[in-house]
Amino acid sequence: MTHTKKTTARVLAMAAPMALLALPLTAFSASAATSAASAQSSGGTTYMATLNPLNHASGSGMLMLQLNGSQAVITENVNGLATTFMNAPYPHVQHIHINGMGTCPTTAADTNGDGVISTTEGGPAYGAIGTTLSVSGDTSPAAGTDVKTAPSGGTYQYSRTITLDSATVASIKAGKAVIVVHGLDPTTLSAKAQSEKSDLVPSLPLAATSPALCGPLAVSQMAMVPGGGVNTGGGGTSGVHDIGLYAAGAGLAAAAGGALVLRRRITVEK
Ligand SMILES: [Cu+2]
Repeated sequence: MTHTKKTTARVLAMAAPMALLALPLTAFSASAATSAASAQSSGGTTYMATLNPLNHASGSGMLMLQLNGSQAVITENVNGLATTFMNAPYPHVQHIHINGMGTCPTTAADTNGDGVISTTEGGPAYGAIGTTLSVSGDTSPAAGTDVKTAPSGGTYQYSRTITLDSATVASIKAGKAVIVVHGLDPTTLSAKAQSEKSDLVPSLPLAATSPALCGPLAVSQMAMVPGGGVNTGGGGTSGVHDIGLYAAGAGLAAAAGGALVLRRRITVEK
């Protein structure tokens, strides 16, 4: 089982960049609209989260969650995070946080003034852990800090179908669910913060468990992207922002392509 997972992870890692290169943006628009539409028509609802950096993290990401009853098909694309931790691929624990305000914290949440919003300090904004987005096994809050089942490395594609508990489902539907990816590069923190222990796992440094990416989960507006996704008018950074979203969406479509490869691979290995 473990061997299969490692193999498929490699397949995903290889397949996604190739799919991204081969995928014209127009094809992305059409396929994204089609997949969103088919998810809706099958009785499910598609939710998306754009993952933005917190706490000096430089990364970004997109997560798509197709919810049908309590079953969630999750596809995620993350890049630009801290790559290594103690000479090994950096484990990035990640969760669906629930029952907070349904938002990501601002720097005002840094109540102890060390320049880092710890997981606890961000709690009022995004709430407690509802579901752990692990690569295998337990997805309950109990697995929340298990670095052995966290996705790892600075860039990864994550794809898993899991059953959510009722609290998480209710929170998603109420617009109170937030995706949080944890794990910072310690060298980007202040000397004070670098010397602090994690608020979640005291044996780890603060950087290891602090939030790196955050995004509220909202009903997908993907069907609207092909018509008006790239804003060519206006000044400032709005156009750049939209193009960034568009590119991130293309990465997600590539991740979905990777998931197809993954399914084929599992079939072959059975
Ligand atoms: Cu979390």
